[in-house]
Amino acid sequence: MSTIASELKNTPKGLGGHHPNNAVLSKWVVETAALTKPDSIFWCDGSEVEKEYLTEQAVAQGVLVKLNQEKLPGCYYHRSNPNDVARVEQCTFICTDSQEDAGPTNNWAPPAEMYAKLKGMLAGSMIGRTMFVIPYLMGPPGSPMTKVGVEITDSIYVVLNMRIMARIGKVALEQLGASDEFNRGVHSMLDLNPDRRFIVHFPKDNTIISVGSGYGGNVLLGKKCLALRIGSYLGRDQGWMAEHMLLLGVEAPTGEKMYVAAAFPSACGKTNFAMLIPPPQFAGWKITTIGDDIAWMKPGPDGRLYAINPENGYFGVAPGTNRKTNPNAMTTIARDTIYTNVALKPDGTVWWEGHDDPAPAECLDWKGNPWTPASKEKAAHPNSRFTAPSLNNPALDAAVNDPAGVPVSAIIFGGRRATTMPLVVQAFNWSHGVYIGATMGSETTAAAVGVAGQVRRDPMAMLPFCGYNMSLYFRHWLNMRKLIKFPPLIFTVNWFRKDKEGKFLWPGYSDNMRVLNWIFERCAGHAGANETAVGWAPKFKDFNTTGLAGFGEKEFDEVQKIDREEWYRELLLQDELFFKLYERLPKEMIFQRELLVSRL
Ligand code: GTP
Ligand code: SPV
Ligand code: MN
Repeated sequence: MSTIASELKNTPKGLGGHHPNNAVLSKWVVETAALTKPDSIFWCDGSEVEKEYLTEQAVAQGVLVKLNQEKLPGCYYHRSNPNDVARVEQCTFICTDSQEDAGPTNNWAPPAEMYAKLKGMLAGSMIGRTMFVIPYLMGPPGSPMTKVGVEITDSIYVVLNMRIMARIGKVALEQLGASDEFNRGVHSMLDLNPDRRFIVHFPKDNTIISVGSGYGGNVLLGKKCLALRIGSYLGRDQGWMAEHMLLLGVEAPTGEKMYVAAAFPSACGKTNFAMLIPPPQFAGWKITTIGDDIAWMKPGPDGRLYAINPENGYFGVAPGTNRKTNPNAMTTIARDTIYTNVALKPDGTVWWEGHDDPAPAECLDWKGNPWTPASKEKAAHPNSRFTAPSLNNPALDAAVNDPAGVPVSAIIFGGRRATTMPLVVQAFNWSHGVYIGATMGSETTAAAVGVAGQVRRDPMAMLPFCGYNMSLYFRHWLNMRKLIKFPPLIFTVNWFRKDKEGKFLWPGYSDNMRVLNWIFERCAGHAGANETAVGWAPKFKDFNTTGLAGFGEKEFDEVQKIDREEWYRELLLQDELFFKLYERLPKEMIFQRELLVSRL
């Protein structure tokens, strides 16, 4: 499928020319156009008419395929270049003045050098093409936590995805007014040559430049680039936190309600957990979604930690999503959704590994090649995705647009670990919780280019997303405790522990409600726990297993097991990260490590 956008045809009157009343913004757009030399400039207003027109243009250009509108109303299909299907961590840079500010876990280059290189690549890069200007909001309109960004892009696919993932157009320009405080994002596809692919952040200038890719996290600049990398950098100086966390509401049959934030690495279960439907044994319990990927959190006037979801849509993993694992997601993506790199069936619907429907007798795979169940390769790319509006989610929380955000009672860290890590434990206190988050390990997944399935340290699920020195990020976490009078309790979970045969020890998905139930009761001060070397663990009698066939005390002990030999190995793996970060590592992290060793 062509990824080259040609000039737009027959633009209706009134579209594309929504100039802002903001001199700084206008000047920056003119300068960027002088560099990239597009044929035309299209200002996005975010309207429905605009969406219809741009969708039509994208179909005419072959960027989108219209899906079966009876079965999937408002849905479209996209294939990205096969060399461009995931985030590229090795091409992602944090360009602070000194390398130490970016820290040992980020790629760094001197800002002046990087600007010069990128400007060289951007020179004339939009000749013959349309340059779209997308003003957008990260966060609910009118919230003091909300940030304005403007993304310039030559990809119509980016425009149509951004209008699902963020609040774009008029609403953003209104919030911006005449202010010069907005994130400047420039994206150009170039020729999609992986050697000329760079995702670069200039935190001091609140600027992002992304070239050579058309894939989600590399090009939807409000998401990982602004909301996490630039966001974390701003949050450190401004006393708030930008985290790779889902946000959910949990309401008990009594009407008591809490909000929970959870950090799991990419493709480790955030979207699924955020949309969880409790199993039948939990009649009267309700889970609602605030967000599925990113949380911005700030202490509120009542001394609690308040969170918003800066996004307005879901960019979710397709494989494994079905009516059984995630019915709310299936409803969400039944309309108004862009599918990327899944398989295309002859009837104009879509399929992926782990779909409810059986594998189609024939279809086109994510590369556009004929595929049958006998094919050796996967029909959908393991990192194939859907882009769907939050509004479609039947479990959307009523407070999702609340400018004040929601108060967070619990923070959960979780990795994908076949061994060692128990299903759930609670940290002894905030700084122990920070240590648990900081030393998190997880198996790599298809969400980033590279070998999948290897355990690496992924502190707070932020390894690829922290916009400054990771040691100082730990320090910021520790410091936040002083700003929060009533801090959330901190927990760690692992849905992915396996037995010797490689079978999951825990059913996961909707049954994760059982873990959430214990966490809720701990926050409410009801549930009991045992002290272990690694934290407070549920007693079997405090853990609701009713209706969980084949899961008794023996299975519970197995999934909760703390094996000393495994933990000694774990400590060595943690040391690797600590050695790398040693220079500026907060002393508390070393002390917590020593305490753990002595408890073990
Ligand atoms: P990003 O969008 O990349 O940040 O991912 P995410 O953290 O939102 O992950 P998501 O919920 O999309 O899940 C990723 C994969 O893990 C999917 O294939 C899911 O089916 C699978 N998964 C999610 N929850 C569970 C669980 O509880 N148990 C098991 N075994 N698999 C799960
Ligand atoms: C992730 O990789 O954590 C994602 C997908 O949520 S992306 O938008 O590509 O970052
Ligand atoms: Mn993510």
